[in-house]
Amino acid sequence: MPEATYHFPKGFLWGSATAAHQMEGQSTNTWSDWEAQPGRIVNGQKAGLACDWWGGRWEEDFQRAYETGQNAHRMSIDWSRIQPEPDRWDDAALQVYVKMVRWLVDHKMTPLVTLHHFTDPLWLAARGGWESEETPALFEAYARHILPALQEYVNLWVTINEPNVYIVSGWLGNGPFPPGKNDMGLAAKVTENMIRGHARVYKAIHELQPSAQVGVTINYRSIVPARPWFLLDRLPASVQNQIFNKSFTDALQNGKLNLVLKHVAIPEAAHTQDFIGLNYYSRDLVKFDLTKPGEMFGHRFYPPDALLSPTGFIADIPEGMWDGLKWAHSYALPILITENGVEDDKDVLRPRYTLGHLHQIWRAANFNWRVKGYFHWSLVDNFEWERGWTQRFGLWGLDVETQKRIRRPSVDLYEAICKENGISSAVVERFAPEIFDKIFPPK
Ligand code: IFM
Repeated sequence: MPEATYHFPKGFLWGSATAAHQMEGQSTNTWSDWEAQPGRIVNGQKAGLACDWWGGRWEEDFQRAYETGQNAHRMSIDWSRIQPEPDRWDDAALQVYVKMVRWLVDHKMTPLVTLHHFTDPLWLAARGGWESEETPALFEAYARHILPALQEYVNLWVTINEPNVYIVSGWLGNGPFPPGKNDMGLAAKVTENMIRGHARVYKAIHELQPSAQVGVTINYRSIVPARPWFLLDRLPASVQNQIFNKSFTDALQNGKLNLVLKHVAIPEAAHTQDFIGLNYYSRDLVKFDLTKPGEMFGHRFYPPDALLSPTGFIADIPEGMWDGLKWAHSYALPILITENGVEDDKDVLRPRYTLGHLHQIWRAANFNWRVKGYFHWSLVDNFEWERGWTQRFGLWGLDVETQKRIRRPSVDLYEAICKENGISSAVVERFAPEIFDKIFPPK
C-alpha cells in the first residue's frame, strides 16, 4: 500500500463556515418571520435558539475549532441586528461581533466575514428589499457602519453569500425562501441590485481598508448534460450553467450581466472581486424536458448510480468540485473554498465525502492554481433553512433541546488534515479505506 502525504501550500487556511441566522438564535429578520408562517419549514420547525451563539456559546464552539487545528473561521453578520430600524444602529450588537473576531485573531485564526447571508431586516423587506433600487445604497450604509469597528481584525470579506441561491429560491417557482415569488423579471431585477450593492460595498471597503480582500461566494453546481452527444440536453445545461454559476461573477469581472434572455450593462461592477468564493456541494445531470420551461427546458437529477446523503439532498461527486475549481480558476483570481460539506447525521458518508473533495482541491493546488483555503460547512449542526433541523451538516452534532455538542468522527479526520496541512495515506486508510485506491492509486 503506498505511503504518502499530499501537502497543501504553506499558509493554507483551514476552517469551517457558519452563518448568523443558522447559529445565533433569537433573531428578528425575514427568516424568523418566514419560519412563523405555516407550511414554510419542514415540520413547522424554527431556528429558535439555534446553536445559542447569541447567548454566548460561540466561544465554546470557536474553542473547539481552535483546539482541533483550524486556523481560520468563516462567519456572518446579521444586518437586522446592526440596524434593527432604518434610523437606529445597535452598537451593543456590533460589539458582540467585534468580540467574536477579536477572539479569532487572538487565537491566530483568520476571520472571513460575510455581510449578507440570506437574511434581511424586516424594515428593508417592507421597503421592497432587494427588488428596490434604494437597497444597494442602504447595503453600503450598513457596511460603512460596521467597517470601522471590524477592520482592525478582518481582512477577508464576502459581501453576499450565494446570491444565485438567494434569488432562485426566493423569486423563481414560488421557491422555499422568502419572499417565495415566481417572477423572472423580478429575479433579474434582484440580481442587478445585488450586483450594484456588491460593487458599492466593494468600493467602500477598499476606501476604508485598502488592504482588504473582497469577493462573493457562489453556490456552484456542476451542471452536465445527461447525454453529452445530444444537443437538446447540452443547450439547457449550458443556459443553466450561464445563469446559475457564471452570470454574477462574470458581471463583477466585466461589468456585464448576461442572463441569456436579458443583458444589462453595470459598468461600475467591473473589477470588483479580489477572490472567488466557491461553495460546492454536488453535480446535476440535465435532460431536455418540455415540461420545464422555468428551468430552460432542462430537468435536473442526480446520476442514478451516485452515492447520496441520508436525505438524498447531496450526491457525493468530487469530480464536480474539479469543475468548480476550473470555473473559479478561469477568473485568474485567488480561490477560497468557502463551503463544502454534506448532511450526514450518522457521519457515515462525511469522511469519504470530505476526503474525496479535498483530494480534488489538492490537485488544483498542485497545478499551482491559487487555492488559498477551505472552509468546511459546518462547524456544528445548525438550522438548515426550509429543511429546518432535518439535515445535519456539522462536524459536531447538536442536541437542539439541551444544546449539547456531539463530537463526530469527522472531527478527528479534519483535525488530522488541518494539523498536517495535508492528506496522508494513513488518514485515508483510517477514515475512508473504501476510496483509498482512488486517492492513492496502487503502483
Ligand atoms: O446551510 C447552507 C448555507 O447557508 C449556504 N450554503 C449551503 C449550505 C447547506 O445547504
